[in-house]
Amino acid sequence: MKRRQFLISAGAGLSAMALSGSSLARLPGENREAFDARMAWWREARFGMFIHWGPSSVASGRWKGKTIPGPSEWIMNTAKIPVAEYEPLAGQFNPVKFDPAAWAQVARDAGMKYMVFTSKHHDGFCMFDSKLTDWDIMDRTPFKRDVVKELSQACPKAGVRFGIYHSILDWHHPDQKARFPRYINYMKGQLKELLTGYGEFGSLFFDGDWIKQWNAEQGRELEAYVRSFQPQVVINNRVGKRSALGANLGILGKSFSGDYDTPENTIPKKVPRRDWETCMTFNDSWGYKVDDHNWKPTGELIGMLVECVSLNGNFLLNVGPTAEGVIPEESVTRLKEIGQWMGRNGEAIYGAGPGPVRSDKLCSTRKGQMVYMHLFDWPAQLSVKMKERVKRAFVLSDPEKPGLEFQQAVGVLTIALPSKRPELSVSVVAVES
Ligand code: FHN
Repeated sequence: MKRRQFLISAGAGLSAMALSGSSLARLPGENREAFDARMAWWREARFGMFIHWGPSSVASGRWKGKTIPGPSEWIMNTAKIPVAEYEPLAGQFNPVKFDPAAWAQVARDAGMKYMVFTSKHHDGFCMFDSKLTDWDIMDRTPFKRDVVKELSQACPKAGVRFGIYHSILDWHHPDQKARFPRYINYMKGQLKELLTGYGEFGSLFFDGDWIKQWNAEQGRELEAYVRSFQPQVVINNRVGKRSALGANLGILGKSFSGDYDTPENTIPKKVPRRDWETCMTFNDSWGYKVDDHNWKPTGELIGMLVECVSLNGNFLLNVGPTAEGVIPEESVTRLKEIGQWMGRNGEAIYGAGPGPVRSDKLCSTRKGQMVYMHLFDWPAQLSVKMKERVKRAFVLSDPEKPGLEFQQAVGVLTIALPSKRPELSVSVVAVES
């Protein structure tokens, strides 16, 4: 098939710095420079691993012989399982194959720079040793190991920042409905255990802010409480109260809480005003779901990653390990392939922000004097509107990086591309100006 050339219109890409300056995130007394300094590692990282793991992984999306619709970590709610019937799942949670160092290495080898791990999901089960409840991994499972502690120690050794996901919503705690102030004290007590006993967290992903008992004032108070222990931690917008539209429809909730916004299984269409991170499932469930075989292809996931960065965002890709402590092979294989792509093209991702051009055939990222065109196709030549005077153009993944022939006239850059497509998924043409 004759490879097409296509002319790309200039986008409205803004530099990440300019965007961060307009960020609406704020810490009392924190000016823009301090905010940018605190967010620097997170904007550099761009790519992280989400992990959803707990007793629901035992059920793995099935209950009483039936496959339950929806994500498996919601099974207690979706299958209307009474607490007394759900609790025995913890007694079956014995992940003897769990290897924190191996998990951290999988993340590292995929090119992921941070991890976000469910310390407590909506079922209220604590994957850490809490003194405030026995509904935790130490007291209610045969495994009796503090997996949050073990991961918090393994990740830094692999060069992966460790962070947690913590749910405000708690289906198990008796005070969640009738005595919510008491529940908040319980939740704050456990956050204090985590924030003072597990080292420095990179990020803290709150969730469950949509419950009617939760409001923006409580969110502001909780955010200040968390920062009183770890002022550096990067906190998401779900510590507060996203607008109902945002929370219910999964779109980018309009909110000014925390440091970044959290579109879920979706990527914005244009550069948002605040820092943001798309979290994404490999299939359709956050927790392990034995009957969910709808695995996204590696190329599609790489396309999502580059789209996020081209729009000034991060990409948090989720794994749902089995009850034995094994990350599903479908995820591991894809993560290895993504890691190989990152090994060849990571320069266009880490610390990069929006580039000047975008179309349905490509997006672009920018870092310093470099613009990286991420091509979803591979035409005979590439023509893009580009004002800056170009010094050099080359295929980023080519180890030799030979210069490509190019012309620049009246603000249009035309590059002759080699016949061999560099990547099966997204091929990156680097342009130095
Ligand atoms: O209800 C949760 C869901 O189980 C999962 O944790 C996702 C991941 O961000 N958050 C909520 C749904 O928006």
